[in-house]
Amino acid sequence: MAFQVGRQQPKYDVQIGVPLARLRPTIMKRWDLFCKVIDNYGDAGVCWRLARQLASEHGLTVTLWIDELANLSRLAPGLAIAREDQQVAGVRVRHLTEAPSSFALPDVVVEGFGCGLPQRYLESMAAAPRAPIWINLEYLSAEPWVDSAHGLPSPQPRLPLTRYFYFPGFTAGTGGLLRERDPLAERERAQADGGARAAMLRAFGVGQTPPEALVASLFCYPNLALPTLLDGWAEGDAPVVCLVPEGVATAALDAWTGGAVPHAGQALVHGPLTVAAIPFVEQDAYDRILWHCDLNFVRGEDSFVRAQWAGRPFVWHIYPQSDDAHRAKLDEFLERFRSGLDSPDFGRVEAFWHAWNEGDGAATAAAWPDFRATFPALGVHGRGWARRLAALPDLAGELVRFSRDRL
Ligand code: TRH
Repeated sequence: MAFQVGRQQPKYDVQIGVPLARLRPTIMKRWDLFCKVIDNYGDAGVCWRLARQLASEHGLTVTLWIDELANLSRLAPGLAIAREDQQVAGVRVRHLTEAPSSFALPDVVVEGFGCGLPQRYLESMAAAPRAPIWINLEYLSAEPWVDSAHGLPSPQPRLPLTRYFYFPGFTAGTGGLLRERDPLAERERAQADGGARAAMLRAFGVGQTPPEALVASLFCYPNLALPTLLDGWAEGDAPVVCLVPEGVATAALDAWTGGAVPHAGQALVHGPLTVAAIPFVEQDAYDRILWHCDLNFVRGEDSFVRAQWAGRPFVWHIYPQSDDAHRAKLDEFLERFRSGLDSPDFGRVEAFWHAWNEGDGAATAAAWPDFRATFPALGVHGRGWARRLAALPDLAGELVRFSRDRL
């Protein structure tokens, strides 16, 4: 329905004579998601995963407006970065500019991370006989205040519109976590397939790997602790295979390899350590890498959540904030994650995470052996943690319910 000024909305569906109010839940089908890429891949990653799930699992007609198509194309193969308007994986992807050409107002607008909506779009929402439900998807946080802020309305000062704050989170009082239908079953099946990991390593050009080797995936921000950790692994006695997506930790690898940073498909061997550069793969393929590794270094938001669904030991490199607010956020998560883990083991996990997030090479290398020793317990804990989170409502499902309750 293209947007027109002053058209009266019928109170009854003339065909079947049922009050429209009763019909509305079924017509909340058209959703627009807005995403502006700050940096890295998380903004696009979260919005792309949500858009696909709303379309595939909830049968909604979803348009993702995004300003950086090139960024999204790394996560969504098949996306043509030169095309302004296209359909990919069941989602309509439109290039977001400040003056979008023609558009039809949807039933629900999801603004990713307070990215802001084009002025003309906002004005048409305000002028619409029935304004779309407007939801601001916030960044994920484990901080306790999130529960009380989740769902709060924010009436707009200059427009007759209300925007709702929607906070993802780790409790029933928040908006939940992005989780597709039954991810744990699919993961269990994949992890039970003895040959899957060897096939993955072969595909990445990693030669024969001893069965006891520790296979780690490394998705981190620039981190001064990395060269020291790699040294520790190279001088150790246990075989380690470190998979590094292309473009990640390049400066540290450059320093460590003396300028011979491996390209995708190439592996460098230093004693018991193999550093293998792997391609940046599409989102679902990245999930499978996490499933088949013994340890996952992750960062930001989306990979952080995916590592928890993978149920394997992981290390979170939180997005550093200038005011160091990230430290408290990291500790708030650790405080939740620790439940069920015995204190000595938790202490070892916390020490390694803190050292890694401080970029403190010596502390990271020193904390590694103790951290490594927790993996049997941490593996069991991780799977229990994933089951506990999976018992909570998922973000996409909650978002649909949330929007319906605000009709
Ligand atoms: O890329 P990130 O560091 O993004 C961050 C976070 O969003 C953070 O909240 C935000 O403040 C900051 O950007 C600006 O990390 P994140 O959130 O894990 O997003 C990475 C995405 O990339 C995720 O969707 C997984 C995806 N990915 C792939 O699809 N293929 C890959 O090969 C890899 C390594 C990642």
